[in-house]
Amino acid sequence: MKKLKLTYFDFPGGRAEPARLALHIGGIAFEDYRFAPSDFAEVRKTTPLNQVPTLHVDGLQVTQSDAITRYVGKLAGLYPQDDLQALLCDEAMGALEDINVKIGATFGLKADELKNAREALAADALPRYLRWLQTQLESHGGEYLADIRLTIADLKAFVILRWLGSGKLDHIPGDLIGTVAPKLNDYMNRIARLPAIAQYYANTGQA
Ligand SMILES: N[C@@H](CCC(=O)N[C@@H](CS)C(=O)NCC(=O)O)C(=O)O
Repeated sequence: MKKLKLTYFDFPGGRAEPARLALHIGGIAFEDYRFAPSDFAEVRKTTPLNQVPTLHVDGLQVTQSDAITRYVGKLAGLYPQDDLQALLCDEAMGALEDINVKIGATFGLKADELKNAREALAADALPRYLRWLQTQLESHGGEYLADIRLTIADLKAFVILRWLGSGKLDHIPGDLIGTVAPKLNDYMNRIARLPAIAQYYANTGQA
């Protein structure tokens, strides 16, 4: 068994959270190296692209969250073996990452610039992506995004939908999902209730 160390911020979300969940669900031992946001300036000096997350696999330090999640998803049995289902899983992961990138681009904006950028997202791109995700869910069996079972795409969707619905993103209405794609709320709540996920958040004391 390879030695794994996942490096990311100490909060229950973001780009490493789907990999943390997959490793937990798969019962795979790893070092969950979490650091405070105030330590990011130091930690980033130790990463190849000055970004996190990274995954050390034995001595090798790897970047790119979706590649990391896919790798640990395979180890955990949470990635489709069928090529078409893998394509659908990857498609959802890519669309979800688009949401991360679009919201990420607004971090650092201030006052009216932030308000205008976030309101534009809430009016156009986010509803488009949320409706698309709901359609994908419905057309792939209604319960999961691909493979008619839990995959890493669901873990990533869960993390991002929970973030979008948290009300913690200024100028993104906390009820946006309920307004534009309400079935995603039922989906997110169902994923949250899966025993391995509920137990994970109970154990970490974070939610
Ligand atoms: N494509 C990369 C993006 C990683 C990324 O942007 N990470 C953020 C934190 S969630 C970061 O380190 N930002 C600092 C920067 O890009 O300078 C991935 O998916 O891992």
